[in-house]
Amino acid sequence: MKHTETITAGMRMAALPLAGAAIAACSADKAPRHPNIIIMMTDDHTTQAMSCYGSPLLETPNLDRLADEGMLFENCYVPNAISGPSRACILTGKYSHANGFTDNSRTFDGSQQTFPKLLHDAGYQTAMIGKWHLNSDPEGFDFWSILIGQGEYYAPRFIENGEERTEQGYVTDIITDKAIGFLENRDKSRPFAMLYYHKAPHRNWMPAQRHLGIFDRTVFPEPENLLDDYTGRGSAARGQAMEIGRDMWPEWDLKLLSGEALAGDFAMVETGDPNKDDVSRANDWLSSVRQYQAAYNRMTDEEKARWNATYAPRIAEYEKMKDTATPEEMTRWKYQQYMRDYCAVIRGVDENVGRLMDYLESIGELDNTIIVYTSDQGFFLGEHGWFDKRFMYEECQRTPLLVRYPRAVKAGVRSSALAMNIDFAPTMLDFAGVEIPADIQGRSLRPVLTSATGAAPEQWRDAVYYHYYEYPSWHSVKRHYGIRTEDYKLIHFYNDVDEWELYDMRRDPHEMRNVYDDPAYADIRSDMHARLERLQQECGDNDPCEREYEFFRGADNL
Ligand code: SGN
Ligand code: CA
Repeated sequence: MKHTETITAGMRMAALPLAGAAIAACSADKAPRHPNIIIMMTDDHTTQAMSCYGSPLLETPNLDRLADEGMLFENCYVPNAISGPSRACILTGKYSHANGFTDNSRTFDGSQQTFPKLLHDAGYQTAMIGKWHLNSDPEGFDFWSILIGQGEYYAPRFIENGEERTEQGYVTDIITDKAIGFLENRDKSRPFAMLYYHKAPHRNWMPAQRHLGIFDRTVFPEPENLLDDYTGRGSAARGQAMEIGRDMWPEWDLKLLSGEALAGDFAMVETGDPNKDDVSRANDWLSSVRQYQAAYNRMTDEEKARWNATYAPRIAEYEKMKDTATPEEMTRWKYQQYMRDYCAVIRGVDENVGRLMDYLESIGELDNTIIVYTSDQGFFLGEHGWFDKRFMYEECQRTPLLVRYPRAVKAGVRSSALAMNIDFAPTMLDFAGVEIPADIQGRSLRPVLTSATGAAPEQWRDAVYYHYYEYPSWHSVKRHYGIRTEDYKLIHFYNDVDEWELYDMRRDPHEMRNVYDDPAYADIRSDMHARLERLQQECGDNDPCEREYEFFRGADNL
């Protein structure tokens, strides 16, 4: 572990001009020069599970409050829908090919420019708390406390300023406690910038004790395409391994293992067995069971008892139907269980966002703070029959974005501007009065945020770029890149295939009909190709199908 950065006397001196500035010096759009900044990020929380985005699944009152008192972005996109890469895009304001962190197996080059470093140099007090997932230690933070790898829901382990420690309790609560702790102990004469990054609601969706079973009587509406058969789509959609019906692990994902079984021992099968396929299948199953057992064993006896009582009826129901249910019935049943856990985990996020806002209010800093709520990418909640993300399809390319900052952002505005998460870095620098370096590829959203309607200014982007690399790997989503404009989406799947897809997003918002070979779309297709090439040149992704691309280096992080 590298040593954490400490605040030197020199830094404090350099910071002095900012003292008290958070409540003074208004610029033309009435924003003070040095607002506090909190980026709240969750992991795999998608807009389909936020009531402010019209979700029919659950209520998220505290997130809705952020939307009601700030701006909601209808069209914020990620350049690469997976954790580490998305985090690197946010930190650097650059696409994956430019910041080097293309897939979860990479190690982030922490020596490069990031917006927290630039804020720190400008006198901000900086903190990183929660899921980091970039393999190297955070740099540019006065305080950091990060989960190890993906992190654990119960009794999670952290590395805090270089030291490992285990905290008792539930991860979403603990990350909030740490965030409040940082704010309480900060140097109050300076503005702060805090990355408050949750593990929740990442797989395997383990709710807090107080939220166990809260949705067990809810029947969630199914997405129209839950039973999608991929007609008219290519080999990427067919070849994935993220179907709720087929690919969810009964134990790890759906908690279908009794307390009695969990108390037992699951030894891996020796590889000397003559039937290797059976052995490797058995070991796949065993590793998922052991993974669940390890997560379960982080709970106290009392917590385990409550857990077991919650899931026992689900296990009994499964046992009754598992041999007779049709595949469709099984998918539909699993979808309900998936939503019960996922939404219960979101409840924990929503409550904690409320708790942090209440704390900011109690110390008089709520309105001095730019609060951003986002996720590292969207997620499939049964659309196309899937869980997970990775595809350039709408449910996960699109990510939530709420920004509350009453000093400059009008309340209750919904923006349709095309935004990207590489815009966050320049936006924060802009509000903080720090010069935006020329090599940052995102654009400041400040003009959008300070407009009364959330409209994009003249000369705004009219398309977003996407490039996903992590294949072969988890969930078998093929490498692809593409462009999304307001009306269309063009995708190229490459590497072990060479297939194009074109979607008419107005007529076919769920991306069910690939019109790439439809003669009616010939002109649009060639226009989209030209726009894609132009965008690739502009952002410097000049060799997108690079065959030499090396994967699986340092794969511990996946
Ligand atoms: C883990 C999950 C995958 C998930 C990746 C990446 N498997 O490997 O389902 O796609 O993380 O997620 S699990 O068995 O560990 O749950 S990411 O959000 O970190 O990119
Ligand atoms: Ca994620």
